[in-house]
Amino acid sequence: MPTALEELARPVLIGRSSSHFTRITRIFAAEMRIDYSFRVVRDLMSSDPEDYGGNPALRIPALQTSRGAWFGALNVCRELWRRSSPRPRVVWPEDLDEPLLANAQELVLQAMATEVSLIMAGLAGTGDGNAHHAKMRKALTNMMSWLEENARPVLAALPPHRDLSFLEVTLFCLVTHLEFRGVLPTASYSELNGFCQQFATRASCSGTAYRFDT
Ligand SMILES: N[C@@H](CCC(=O)N[C@@H](CS)C(=O)NCC(=O)O)C(=O)O
Repeated sequence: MPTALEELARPVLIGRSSSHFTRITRIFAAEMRIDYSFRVVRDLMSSDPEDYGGNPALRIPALQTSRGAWFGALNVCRELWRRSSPRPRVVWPEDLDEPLLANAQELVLQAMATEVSLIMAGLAGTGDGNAHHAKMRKALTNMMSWLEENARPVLAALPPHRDLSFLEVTLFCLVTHLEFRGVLPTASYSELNGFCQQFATRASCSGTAYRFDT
């Protein structure tokens, strides 16, 4: 049994094992060797912020720490990095200072957000058959085509002396999640699949495989 002090020192991650934004943070936690407890949000239709670690946006992930709660994947990853020792060399979104790399990060995060909207519309029963839904699907396939076409130069342009980049972690979580949730067939994205196969060899990826929490 952990003592009360250890409990405070050990952050609590609020999320779901089937969520791509949550997986980003779990991969970071593993790479940073940060121990944490995991609290599953059972009902994504809940409108109580307390169910989401206090996040008024009613979204996961959130990280509760002795310093306060951190909302959203990027904030959580940054806090996990600050807690790590030694601190790995991480390439963050603000380090991507040319259009190709910066746009790749934007499109990965937007594709993840669009996927969330499509899945949530499906859960709410307001899915197929309306113009906005069709536009979201078109935008998602456009973004994935752009990422497939540009994957090679994007990955080659990342700073070589890195242990990890937020871009690669998010790209991995996006592509593997599209497949896991059956949102879009991904077999034709050979560059992206090649990247995922290589990235998946990290222990942080094999230890955080998507699954539905029971
Ligand atoms: N900006 C947030 C987005 C998080 C997000 O959209 N999470 C999804 C799960 S992967 C969610 O909470 N969906 C619930 C909803 O859309 O109501 C982040 O970067 O973490």
